[in-house]
Formats: sequence, C-alpha cells, structure tokens
Amino acid sequence: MNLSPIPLAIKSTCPYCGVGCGITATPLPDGAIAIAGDASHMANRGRLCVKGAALGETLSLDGRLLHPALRDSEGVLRQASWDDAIERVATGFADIIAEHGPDAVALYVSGQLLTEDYYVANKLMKGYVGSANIDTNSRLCMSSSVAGHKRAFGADLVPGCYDDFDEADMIVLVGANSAWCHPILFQRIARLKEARPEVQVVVIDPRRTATCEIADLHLPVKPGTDVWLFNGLLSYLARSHACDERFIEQHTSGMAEAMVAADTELLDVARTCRLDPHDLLAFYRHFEATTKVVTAFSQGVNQSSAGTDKVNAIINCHLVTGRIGKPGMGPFSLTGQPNAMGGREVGGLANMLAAHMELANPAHRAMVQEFWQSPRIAGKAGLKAVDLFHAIEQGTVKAVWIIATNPMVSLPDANQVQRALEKCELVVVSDIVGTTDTSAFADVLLPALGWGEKDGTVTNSERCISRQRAFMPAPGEARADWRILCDVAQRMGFGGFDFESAHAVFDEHARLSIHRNEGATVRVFNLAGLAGMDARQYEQLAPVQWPVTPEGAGTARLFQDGRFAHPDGKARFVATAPRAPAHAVSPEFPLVLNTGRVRDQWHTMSRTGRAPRLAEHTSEPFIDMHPQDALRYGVREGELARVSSEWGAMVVRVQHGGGIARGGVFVPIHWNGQNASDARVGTLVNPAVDPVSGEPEFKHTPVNVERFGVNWHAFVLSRSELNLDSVAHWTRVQGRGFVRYELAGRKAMLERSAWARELLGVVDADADWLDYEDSSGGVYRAVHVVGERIEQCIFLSPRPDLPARAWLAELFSKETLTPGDRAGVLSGQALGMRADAGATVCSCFGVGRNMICDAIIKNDLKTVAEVTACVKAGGNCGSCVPEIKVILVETRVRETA
Ligand SMILES: Nc1nc2c(c(=O)[nH]1)N[C@H]1C(S)=C(S)[C@@H](COP(=O)(O)OP(=O)(O)OC[C@H]3O[C@@H](n4cnc5c(=O)[nH]c(N)nc54)[C@H](O)[C@@H]3O)O[C@H]1N2
Ligand SMILES: Nc1nc2c(c(=O)[nH]1)N[C@H]1C(S)=C(S)[C@@H](COP(=O)(O)OP(=O)(O)OC[C@H]3O[C@@H](n4cnc5c(=O)[nH]c(N)nc54)[C@H](O)[C@@H]3O)O[C@H]1N2
Ligand code: SF4
Ligand SMILES: [Mo]
Repeated sequence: MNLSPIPLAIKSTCPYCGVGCGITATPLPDGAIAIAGDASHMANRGRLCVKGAALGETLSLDGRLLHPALRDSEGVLRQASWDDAIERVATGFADIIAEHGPDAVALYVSGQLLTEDYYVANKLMKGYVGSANIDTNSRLCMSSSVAGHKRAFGADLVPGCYDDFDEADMIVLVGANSAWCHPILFQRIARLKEARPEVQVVVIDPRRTATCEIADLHLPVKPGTDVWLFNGLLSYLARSHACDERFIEQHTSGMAEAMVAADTELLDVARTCRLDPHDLLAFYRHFEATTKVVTAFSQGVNQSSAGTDKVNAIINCHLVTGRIGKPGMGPFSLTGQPNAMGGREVGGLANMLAAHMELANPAHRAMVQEFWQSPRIAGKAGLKAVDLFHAIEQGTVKAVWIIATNPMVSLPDANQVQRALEKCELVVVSDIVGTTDTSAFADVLLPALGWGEKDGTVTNSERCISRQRAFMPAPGEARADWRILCDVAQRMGFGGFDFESAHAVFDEHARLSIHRNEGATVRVFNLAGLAGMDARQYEQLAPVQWPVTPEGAGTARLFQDGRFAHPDGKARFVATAPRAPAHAVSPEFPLVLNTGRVRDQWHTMSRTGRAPRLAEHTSEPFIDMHPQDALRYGVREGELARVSSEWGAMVVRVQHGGGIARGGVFVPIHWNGQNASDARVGTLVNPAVDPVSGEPEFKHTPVNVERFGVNWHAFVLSRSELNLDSVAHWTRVQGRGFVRYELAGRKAMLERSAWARELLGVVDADADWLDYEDSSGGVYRAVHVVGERIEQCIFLSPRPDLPARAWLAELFSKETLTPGDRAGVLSGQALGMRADAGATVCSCFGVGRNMICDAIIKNDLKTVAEVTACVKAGGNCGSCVPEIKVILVETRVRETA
C-alpha cells in the first residue's frame, strides 16, 4: 500500500483584525497551503471570516519585495546588498544624530508588527538613540482607548474578555461595524442572539451598517456627538436604581466633577444627537434595567477629536453602575490590528515606555534603563504621528524609518505626508511588497518577512497572546523585522541587540514585565509565567491571556476585586464636557465625510488586494450618500463624483447604500495610488487630533460633492496589465485570471476601435478581435480571443450603463470559449432566457436585461421604440437606449441563428 504522508498542520494566528483568530496552515502536495480555522483557539474555535479564509490566495510572491534597494545619485532605486543597505541606514541615522541630536530621527511603526519586532524598535529608539520619536499607526487607531483606559484605570488595561459577550444580557456596539470589521466576534454575538433572543443588541452609529442586522435598536447618532449621548446616560443612571453607591464609594473617585460635566436632560441629548427621544429613552431604560451589559466600541469612538472623552464617557457609565470586572459586563475596546495590543505592551507609542511603564515617570525610566543597561533613556515624550510628519516637513526631523505601515494612504492630510517625505533627507521603508504609495519615496527599501514566514507573538483584543508561526521559507533575501532592526542597531555600535531568535527577544520582553514588579508599585502587565521559557516551550506556547501568573495561568478578567491600577486602587470618573468636532460644515463644504472599512478589504490592500474572491464584494471605491443629497449636489448613482475638502480631492462612484442619513457621506479607506488614479481618501481628511491622545478625526471632515463630468465610461477585463498613461480616471482590482479596470475619460472618443486596440496592446491586424460599434450612440464593445481563450474584453459607453461583469469574468476561467459564449460575449451575457430580471438596464423603471430579452422574443419586437412601448425601458432619461440597441441586435441574431 502506498500511503502518502499526512501533511503537518502548523498553528498560527490570522494577520488581520484584532479578534486574533487561530488558524492552521497545511502545506498541500501541489505546493499550495490550505488555511483553516484552529478549532483549539479560544478566539474563534475553528471559525474564520472571509478574509481569514482567503489567506491562502494572498501568499504568492507576485509583487513581493525580495531584495534591499538603495536610491542612487540619479534618483533610481536599485537592488543592493544587505550590507550596503544596513550601512546606509546606520550611518545615515548616526550622522544626523551626531549633527542634530537624537530627536532629528524617528521610527514610524505598526500594529501589524509582531511583539518581538515592536520590542526591539522601541528599545533601539528609547534606550539607545535616546529619543522617544517612535510612534505607530496605532496612534490612528487605538490611542484614544489607551489614553481613556489610563485615565480611568491608571494603566492601559482592557478589563474584559470575549466570554463576557456570551454571558451578557445586553450588548451595545458604539462606532463599531463589527459585522465587517470583527466578523468572528460579531458572529458570536449573532449566535448568542439566536440562542437567547431576549439579549438586547444596540448599535450606535450614524450609518445603518450590516451590524444593525442583528440589532434590536439602532441609534443613528449625529456624527461626533457620542459624549453627549453617554453623558446623558450617566445623568440618567445616577438618578436611577442602577446607580451602585457602594461600588462608587469604595472603588472610584471623581464622580461629582464628572456629574457636573455630564449634567443634561434627555430631550437636549436627543436634539443634539439628532435622535428620536423615544429611542434614546428606550436605550437608557434598557441600560438601567440590565446588569450584564457589555459596551464594545471601536473607531467611531476612538477616531475623533473628542475620542478620549468618548472612551471615558462610556467607562463612566460602567463605573456608576459598578458593571466592570464581573462576568458578562464591562466596557470593551475592540482593537483593530492583529497586534495593536502587543504594541501597547512594549510601549510602542511615543508617550509610553515599555512593559506598561511611563515615560514621564523618572522611577520607571530608571528601571527600564537599568534593565536594558542602555547608555541613555529618552527623557520626554516623542512626536505623535501627525506631529511627526509635520516635523519632517518642517525639517526638524531629518530621517524616518517607516516599518509595516503606509502613511501616504493612512494618515490624515495625506498630501502633507507627501510633502514631508519629499523633503525628508533619509526615508527608509521596510515592507513586504515592492511598490506602495509610501515606498515610492524611499531612499532605502528593506524587504521584510511577511505573514507565514515570520515567527513571534501577537496579542488580541482580549489580551490573549498567541504565536504566529512560520510555515513557509523566507523568500528572496527578506529578513524578520526584528532582525533588520538589530542589524542596524549593531552597525550603529549599540550593544543589547545580539538576539539570536524571536524567542530571545520575547524572553527579554517577558523578563522586563516582572522587573521590579512587586510591592507598592506593582504593574498589572506581568508575564511572569512566560519568562524563562526555553526555545521549545516558546515554540509550543499555547494562547494565554495576560497577566500570566508565575505558574503560567492566564487571566480572563481584570479588576475582579474592584482594585484598579491608580496608586489608591480606585478607578477615576473623568469629567467629559462635550465639544463639537474640530471642523464644522460650511456652505463651501456642507457634508460630513465619514471614512472606514468595507467587508473584504484590509487597509491599503497590499495583501487582500491579491485575492480575487475578496474583490467581488466591493470592486470599486465609492461614496455612499443619501439620494436626496445626491439630487441636491447634482450627482447620480452609478456616475462619478468629485469629493473635495479644504485639504484635498478625489473621484469616486456614487452609491446609495441606503444606510446613510442626509448630511453625511461615507468613503472607504482602502484605495490608493496602486489601484486607483484618484481615490486616496486620506488626502481629504482633516488633520485635527484629539488633544489628549493625538488620534486624528478620521470620521468627521467637511466636504463638498459635485459631478465629475466625463464623456465616456468603460471597463476592461484583461489577462495582462494595461498601460494607463492615457486614461484620466481608472481603478483596478484583481480577478480570477484577469485584472478588472474601470475607466472613464473626458476626451471625445472618435476612433473607438483604434483606441481600444491600442489600450489593450493588440497591434496584430489578424488578431481574433470581435467587436460591435454603435457610432451614433457612442457604444463600442470588443473581445480579444487568443487561441480559444478570452484574453481581454472592453466595453465602452458614453454612460455608466455597462453590462454586469460577472458572466464575462467567468469566461476567464475557461480554456475554450464555446460558440454560445462567443455569441453572447458582446452583450456581456450568456445566451438564453433567464427567470430573473437580470442586471438593471433601465434604472428609471427598474427594468433588467432578461425582461427586455424576453419581451423581444415573445412579442417579436424590432425597434427600441417598440421595446419602450412594451416594457417602458428607455422611456424616461434614455440613458439605456444604446444598451437596448445592443440587446435587440444580439437577441434577434440569436433567435434567427
Ligand atoms: N474588513 C476589514 N476589517 C478590519 C479592518 C479592515 O481594514 N478591513 N481593519 C481593522 C482595524 S485596524 C480596525 S481599527 C478596525 C476598525 O473597526 P470599526 O471601527 O468597526 O470600523 P470603521 O469602519 O473604521 O468604523 C466603525 C463605524 O464608526 C462609525 N462612526 C463614524 N462616526 C461616528 C460617530 O461619531 N459616532 C459613532 N458612534 N460611530 C461613528 C462609522 O459609520 C463606522 O460604521 O477594523 C479592523 N478590521
Ligand atoms: N481615512 C481614514 N484613514 C485611516 C483610518 C480610517 O478609519 N479612516 N483608520 C486608521 C487605522 S485604524 C489604521 S490601523 C491605519 C492602517 O493603515 P496602514 O498601517 O498604513 O495600512 P496597511 O495597508 O495595513 O499597511 C501595512 C503595510 O505594511 C506592509 N506589511 C505587511 N506585513 C508586514 C510585515 O510583516 N513587515 C513589514 N515590514 N511590512 C509589512 C504592507 O504591505 C503594507 O504596506 O489606517 C488609519 N487610517
Ligand atoms: S475575524 Fe479577524 S482575525 Fe478572525 S479570521 Fe477574520 S480577519 Fe482574521
Ligand atoms: Mo486600526
């Protein structure tokens, strides 16, 4: 008997969101890797969302950065040796430090680094360079929560765990579209709701999102007004039975001041938050009546110029009711990135130290320096992300090393970031892909190991430390981020960076957590049970929630004894006097821009953008707006709009998702210069930040929307990449075996066939080129076949009334086109009638393609006028008339064939 070896599954953790799901990776005989959920991981018990499930599709080396590169004197990036690259970074940094001091250099890192990478980066800057100019994209994400937790609890401590959701009787989701952004946690809530329908789910979000599908109550709060809403709740609770006098007395302080700041009446809150007073009262009553309440929040809370106050306004309501540190209740900050929490543990932010010690505390500084035995220790907080890039533009920071983040896309006022990077003397970028909007400005480009290749740990939203393990070899010359940092540190002459493995780094991190961590100054963050592990134990480390006891036991829930981390052991109520967002709408910029995520893309798409299945859900950048606003600002669904703010502008397609109230618009964050000509929303976002946390106000920028007039629209599906130099407006996504382009332009289109052939690069006059042209209608369609396979197709029209892409896309999976495929291909639709209405052709009367085909056949219709008389299509604005003509011709040809 010939038994094939049983493939070995390697356990690791998903590299996307902060839910932190466990995965298994199984190498298959054909070289592919099968990714599945890890049934033994407590975060997901074997489940994966669509992004996690598609991980296997993102592992190819296409587009990967495989070798270091240096910019030469002519400004061209050229492949270089590691030795030269490390030398350039080390001497570049050392020279600038020697001349201008340590604060003239900076690191800008990421919550997508592993804890080990993060630890080394922080140690290098704060302990050896001697500057705290290391900040991270977590500034854009979690910093308001960090600041809020520190104010309330005395340290950056998230009290609860995922099990609390299962035990809760009420779950409030504030500024969190968990259905799309934390799907596995959301599904857990959905299952709970199914099992116990009496559990109340409340969603507080200006948009009606997918998350609202399971909600009993959706409060479409006016953007930026959450502090009013939770102050109102605090006032209400303080006067109610739910107020826990004993808890307040024994375990908190500051309530009186908080009450003064929060004092308000329900009707005033309803007016300010633009909510129905009955709904608001219903929420307050439920909250009052339900002991086991979890209030989970994410970026609708954090990303605000009042973000820290929003966090504290929520925590205040849990303190006044004593609903914290007990099963089924508590405030719960949802972390975004896979290792947002790990970065906080090592002190990755410019105003933190390491192991939850404080930069501003001289005793802490001394303890960390003593532990590191470092030559110096940063004495003051460094620059926060937005300020950092301003300092770079001003020239006070002259060198920046950007690791695992793409600030050209993700920072607010992204055009400012461009000015800063253009000006910066030395820009070093460590990434896994070769071309990003940021790497375009690199003087030194360093190839990092990516997910599946790197080894280390991450910590999720519930403080659970999990291993990420390598299951693929290092590609090209790529190195682990911690290793690259150590190489540079050692070249700069610093001791303390001779780690041999990720395990050695982790061990030092764990030991720092217990260093002088006893007596009166005890710190909650403590990895006692993980210090001193040998390599094998580290390799086999099972998921565990910190703090970890010396015996190795994790901790699901903090503050169970009512003791908090402030020196007096009491939690603080924080007075949160409400204030409006930094920038108000004006006649020039009358709409509020809200930005966020779509279900199937991750940030700047450098990884999810490779997975065809993830492109199908949202294949183009869009602006979601209310139909009445669209009417008012002269734009139409399906057409392009120019969206502009005081800071920048972009072009996106108008969509009416149905979930947005008048006065607001929503644009996704994901598109950038690599996959769209003009859709980097960061260029529009105002650079205002929260005064406490420094977190930008990503969810509230006044903008204007106007028609972006074009003379033609087109789409192309092509097996090969196009040269888009001649196209004014384009977006691209990866399909299965093809790239999909959406194009538009202003230049009058006369020689359509010649233009199409040139764009598609079809120079051979004998090429198998099927086309259709309606010159009076301005419609052109062509398909390029090579052998028996479809190679490319292009559909052009003066209007965005192009056929659906789905059926055409399927043809790219076929090795041979059938005669039927060929007959249908120019209509973008399979032959034969369908039971459904088909893709909408006439939007005015909602008439689908299949309805028109059926009518033509049944009634022997010969002209557009006859079609209009029969099914109304084309009888109003006429936009669909060219489309109807094509359908007429194709249907009649088919019928007579
Ligand atoms: N699919 C996907 N999932 C992801 C990510 C991704 O890129 N793609 N990224 C991960 C990361 S790093 C993060 S940080 C998380 C973010 O996860 P979420 O915070 O859930 O996602 P966002 O879409 O940024 O914003 C959440 C909601 O806040 C709402 N909002 C806007 N303004 C306000 C307001 O004033 N008040 C309230 N109450 N709500 C408001 C928005 O309408 C939006 O629906 O997602 C993580 N998960
Ligand atoms: N307008 C607006 N802007 C936002 C937000 C918003 O809601 N609205 N949200 C903000 C938030 S919450 C976040 S978290 C940020 C995210 O924004 P970014 O961090 O800028 O987004 P990513 O695309 O995740 O960037 C990660 C980069 O690191 C690379 N990379 C991946 N793995 C590795 C690795 O192991 N090592 C190295 N060296 N590189 C790697 C990727 O290829 C990619 O280029 O965006 C922020 N910006
Ligand atoms: S929920 Fe988050 S961690 Fe889990 S599979 Fe999806 S993206 Fe990955
Ligand atoms: Mo984030």
